[in-house]
Amino acid sequence: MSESTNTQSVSQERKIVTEVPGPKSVALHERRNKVVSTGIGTALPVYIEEAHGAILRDVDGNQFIDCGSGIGVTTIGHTDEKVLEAAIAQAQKLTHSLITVTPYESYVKVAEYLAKYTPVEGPVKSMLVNSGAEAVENAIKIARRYTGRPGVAVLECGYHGRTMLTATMNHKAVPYTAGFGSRASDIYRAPNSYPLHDGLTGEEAAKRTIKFLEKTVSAGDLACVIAEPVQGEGGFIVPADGYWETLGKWCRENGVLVIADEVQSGIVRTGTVYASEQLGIKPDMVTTAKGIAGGFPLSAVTGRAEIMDSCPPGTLGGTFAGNPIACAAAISVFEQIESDNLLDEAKRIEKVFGGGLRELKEKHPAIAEVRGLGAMLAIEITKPGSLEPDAELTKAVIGYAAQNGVLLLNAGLYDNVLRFLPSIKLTDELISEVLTVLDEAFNEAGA
Ligand code: PLZ
Repeated sequence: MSESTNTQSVSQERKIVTEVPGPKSVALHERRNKVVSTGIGTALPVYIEEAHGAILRDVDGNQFIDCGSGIGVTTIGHTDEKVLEAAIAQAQKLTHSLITVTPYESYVKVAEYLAKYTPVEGPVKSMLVNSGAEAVENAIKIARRYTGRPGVAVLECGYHGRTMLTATMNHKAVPYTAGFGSRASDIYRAPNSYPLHDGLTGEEAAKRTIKFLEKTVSAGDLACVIAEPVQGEGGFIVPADGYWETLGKWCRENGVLVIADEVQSGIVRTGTVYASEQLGIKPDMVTTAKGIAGGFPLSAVTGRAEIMDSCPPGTLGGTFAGNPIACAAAISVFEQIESDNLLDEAKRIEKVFGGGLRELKEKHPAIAEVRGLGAMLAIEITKPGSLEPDAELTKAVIGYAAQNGVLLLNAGLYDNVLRFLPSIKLTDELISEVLTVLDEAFNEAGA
């Protein structure tokens, strides 16, 4: 390990030494407000200087337990030693080439790993890009080209990105599309399976989805159904058992491709490499991003070879797509899935963190449900005795936690879901600290 990375200086402990945000963060925020667009929001204005494992350290020396991982990116932990070693070694050899000009091996190796791990049956091929939205855009281009059909079905509560096509696919108009002009065409939003709210079995919910698609679009005009196996921004919604068996069968019978958007749920996050494996989804294509390269920007579209090869040379690409340093980092992540039993770690988090959250639910009537898989867990917060969302309480809990050294994020159509996306390096001791802070936060709010 090169000395210059010095990541071990961030101890795996929570430590608050100033007010939050501290004076240096406040000063940086003033500078930022002069030169950074207001369109770029900030969940917690503490400026991070260093991070390692499950801990963020800000410029004032405060240390936070990171339950956000930069929205599900640093699944393997911040500044993971092996990822850094691989990236540094690659940076010293080749930082950019561009696969469509002069190819390089690491791109091919990432595609080989994707072929091994993505839950798509038969021979599969991939293409690499930079962000989740870019992967989703390309998946849709390819699905339309392969099927010759324009329609794209998304689900209620879904989220797919911030470019105009992907933003149109998001359920929420505010903040994603409202005021930004014409939206993309041929996007249809079908009912999802949301067990806490709809009370339907998976089969019933799937029949409702299918009925909507048949009536509103007609299968013959539909290129794909694209959905997140566990809906992320929508509130970590896990569909009822059997939802995908019924919906997937209908898609196959009607030549409609199933695209699993695993940008948030993929790469170890849910305790399997891809969440589709646990939910009975048999996707024709999969999008991967976030956790794939341990903090470097990389994303992928992987699909049945026949579908991926419906695009002739030159029709897909992008200047920075599949950057060699990001590819080297991704290879290290893939290597560690087996060598370091990463899946077991995600399952440990589900057991310890999930178990602790269920205990909290017994004490605090505002917690309507604990749900999620692996290190992708959430609680939905409602007015006690009802399913009415309580965004205010959710915000208060997040605020209390931040003051006490725990970074939490919200989610959900009504901002009333607390989501936990920690790194799998989060120890049992740190989990128990998070649970204590949460307990205090609910007590403080009298909920
Ligand atoms: N698909 C399932 O979760 C990104 C959004 C962060 P990009 N989710 C975090 C924000 O507020 O901008 C996401 C996702 C799913 C696609 C995307 C888009 O991935 O890498 O942000 O483009």
